[in-house]
Amino acid sequence: MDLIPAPRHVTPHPAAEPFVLTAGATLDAGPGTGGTARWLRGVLGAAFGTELAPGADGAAVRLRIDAELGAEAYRLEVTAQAVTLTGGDAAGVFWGAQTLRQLCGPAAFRRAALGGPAPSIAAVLVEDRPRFRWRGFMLDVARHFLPKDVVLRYVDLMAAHKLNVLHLHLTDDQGWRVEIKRYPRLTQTGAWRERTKVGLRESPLWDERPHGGFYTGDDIREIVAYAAARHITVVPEIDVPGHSQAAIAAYPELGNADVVDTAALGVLTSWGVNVNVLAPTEGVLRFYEDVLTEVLDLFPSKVIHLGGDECPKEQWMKSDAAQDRIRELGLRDEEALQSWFIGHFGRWLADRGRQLAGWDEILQGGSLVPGALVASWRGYGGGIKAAEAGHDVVMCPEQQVYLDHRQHAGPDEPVPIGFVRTLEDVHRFEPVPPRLAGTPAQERVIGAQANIWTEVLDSVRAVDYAVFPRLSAFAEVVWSDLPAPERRDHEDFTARMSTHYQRLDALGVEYRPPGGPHP
Ligand code: TNX
Repeated sequence: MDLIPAPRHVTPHPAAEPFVLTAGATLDAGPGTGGTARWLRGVLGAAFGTELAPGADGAAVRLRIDAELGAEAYRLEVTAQAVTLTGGDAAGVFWGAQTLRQLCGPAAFRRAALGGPAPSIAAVLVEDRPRFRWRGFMLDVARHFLPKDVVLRYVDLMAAHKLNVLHLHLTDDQGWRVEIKRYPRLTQTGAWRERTKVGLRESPLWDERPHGGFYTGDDIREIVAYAAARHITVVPEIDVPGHSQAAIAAYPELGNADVVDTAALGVLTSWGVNVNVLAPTEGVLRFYEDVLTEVLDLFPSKVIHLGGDECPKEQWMKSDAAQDRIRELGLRDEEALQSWFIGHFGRWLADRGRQLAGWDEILQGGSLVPGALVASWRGYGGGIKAAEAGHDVVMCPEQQVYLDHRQHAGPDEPVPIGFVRTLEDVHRFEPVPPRLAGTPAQERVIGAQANIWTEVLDSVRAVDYAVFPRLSAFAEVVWSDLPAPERRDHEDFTARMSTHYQRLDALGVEYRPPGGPHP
């Protein structure tokens, strides 16, 4: 059956007759099963022409809820007579429907019927539930803008892999991508870069064109609703106090104007860690409270990500205003000032019923607000420290799950950045480090996330190539109950991938071909 991600239990009934999904098959959606019936009708209707008209108890496809199965769990029973899909909740029904689609064969991933025979599904019982509740994928739409349609397409690709958190990196030095009504220049100015060379200096990819784009409020509402219908939460990231030059270019008063001529700063056209950071003033806090007020309105997600990564402290060291602040607040140093800055928003968000998330640098300065979530990217260390201090942790160590990093050391790799991380390496990624395994702090690791940064990925083709097939391996790591890394069966995974490539082909995904891009 070659399911990806692998379910917990699969019990085939080889002697039994298969189920045939005929054009006239009916569907009965029980109470609480949510939008999965509509989704199944859309997807299977397009691929096979089946209408799945509403049927009563005797329907061919039955969707049910049994809360005892637990959150996001499902049980899928296929007999010659019927397909019965029971979820622990509506999300479980939806994840079960993803399995059902895979069981219908690669043609189920096409958007028009090819006129082949009706899909036939071997009799089976699948019992399944996720290992982690945060199964994340981060898209950097700041460095290179990805239009809304592309984001919706990745939502569908995530759903097919049972991933459930889409983290959108919406702001950075090189672009601001979300419309904020109160501060229109954030996108009028901040969403566009001058015509210049913005490729990595050592990379063969040079982007010579002006670049830009942003999502309107309605675009965001659409993305959020589309994702919600697929049980995916969209977590916005507004990166502060570093990675903020696009905002400073739009509103120069946000920068350290007593150290640098902030009015002369444009949207950044090079990559890397940038010295031009936000000023730690009351005015800047108010500005970002206004921004976040609109962000909270657009994104129902409980978790709101405020970055906090890579904020060099040299401007704060030189700025009288920043030094006054440190004295007024009785702080030890600039790191404590960053901690104060992030802490302010942590409390501000908590007052509004939301949870602050940040990269592991938010641990700097020592006083992280209680309840904050830490995304551990510089290895596992920050995540271990945070978990032991009782914080929620999402593991996304760059050495393991940064999908912008190259997949091969050879010259064919399109943009050779970072460490080599193969499909097999990603399949061996283990979110819970040995130090936490079996301790109470293990429970604080709520999941993991694969991140794709787009400095050198300037098109959907480039992003697809970097993301796939490694995201398929990542999905298995966060969903399936895999053994310890050294005991993972890579051959079995590779065998299942050969069918999965056919699904990705049907979906039009331009993945890195197994063995590389050789003609
Ligand atoms: C580090 S991960 C960054 C990003 C870069 C990425 C490139 C993180 C929080 N910061 O700004 O895009 O490396 O791989």
